[in-house]
Amino acid sequence: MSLFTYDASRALYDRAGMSIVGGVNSPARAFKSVGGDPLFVTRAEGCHIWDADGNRYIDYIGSWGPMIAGHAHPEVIAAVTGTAQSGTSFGVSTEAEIQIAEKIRSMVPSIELLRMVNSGTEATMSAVRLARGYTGRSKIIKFAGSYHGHGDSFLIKAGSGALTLGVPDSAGITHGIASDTLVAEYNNLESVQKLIQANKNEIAAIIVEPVVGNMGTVPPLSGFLQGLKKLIAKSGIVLIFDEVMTGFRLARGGAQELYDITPDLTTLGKIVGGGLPVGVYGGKADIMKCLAPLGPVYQAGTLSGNPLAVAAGLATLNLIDNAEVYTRLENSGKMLEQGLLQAAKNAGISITINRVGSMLTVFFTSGPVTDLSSASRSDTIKFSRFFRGMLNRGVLLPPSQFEAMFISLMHDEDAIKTSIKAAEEAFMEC
Ligand code: KE4
Repeated sequence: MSLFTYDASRALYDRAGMSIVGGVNSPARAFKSVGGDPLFVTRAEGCHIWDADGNRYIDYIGSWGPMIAGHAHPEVIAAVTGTAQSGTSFGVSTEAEIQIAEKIRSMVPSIELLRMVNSGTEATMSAVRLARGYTGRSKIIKFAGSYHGHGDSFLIKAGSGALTLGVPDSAGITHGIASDTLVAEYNNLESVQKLIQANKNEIAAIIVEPVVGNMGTVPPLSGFLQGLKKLIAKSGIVLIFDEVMTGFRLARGGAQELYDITPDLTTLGKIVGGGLPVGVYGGKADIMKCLAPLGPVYQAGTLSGNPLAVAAGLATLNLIDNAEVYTRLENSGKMLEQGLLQAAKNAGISITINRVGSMLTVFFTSGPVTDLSSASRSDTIKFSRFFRGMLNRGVLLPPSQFEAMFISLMHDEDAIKTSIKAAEEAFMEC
């Protein structure tokens, strides 16, 4: 196996650190938990990504979810470059914003009205503010290990980069904010029931990743999501599905279609922007109409519904708006999962793979992994050795045990088989 060199990335990392905090614009990119320095990328196409040293990788980060159609898809590139010829931002509304709103509503029918913003964080922050304004209540319930972006209310027992870096409770969050965030255990309805009973008529919303991606992939146990809905019935609590990661990923209508559950509000991001900055929140009209300019809950944004981002998002949604896409993604996911399980077995390494469609995580624990405490039993040292072994063999995984791998429509059989072959050797190095 020819060892890759990373000199150009290292030089860029050293230079980046002179101007950018930690040399990265998001901690998840820092490679902190897998050792070594972060990569710097020069380009990507299809399922491949190239770094500054010219190393080519089969990419399973997929920009943390958006790149379901593959990198630099010609139809997305054409949509963005074509739109840019007519200007990049107006601060005045455009027809394209209506087109993407109608498209989203056709794919996610629980969304009667929506508002576009510029990130998943803006979507979740705004959805919680809206739920608080609609109910007149202050508290929210989130789940330990879930990540809903870096809004103050969410950085309590948070997942993703916060969990990876060991700071699930961020500094800088006031006691007042933190006291309004109650934390339950994912897949544990009793923990939710106890919080509701102890905080009668004080809880505005429950925000949940219907399939968690931010402690690694953790699907809902049978009856969990339905149980949440039953628990809050007639309570006045707003159910928010944070589908920033699962939206358009797990089915054309996201997790709510897959599990046939209708939330009151949904947050979206990632895929809906096709790789450009887009967030969306939407749901029941009577709740959404509390938003300015119709109602008293304020939210705004200079670049919300930006023409280029909308063009990339609409082109991406048009590429995936058919059931055959999700059959293909399921088949690719199954093939990769089975190949990785066999490779680990042959190497005598205990792993658990949680997978839903084209979203999966290899946990270095004998499992099952159903919540934060079981996810946290994973051997992160073994994961880091596996990560390195795969990287040196041209396969780029998300640089954290507590993240999800993403398969795109451009991960063909050859890419999947190459990844499995790399894993057969990388598991031997764990
Ligand atoms: P952004 O603000 O990063 O667009 O979205 C925040 C967010 C909200 N909800 C869910 C379920 C999410 O997964 C995210 C962001 N996901 C992480 C990766 N697990 C973003 C990667 C990063 O922070 O760099």
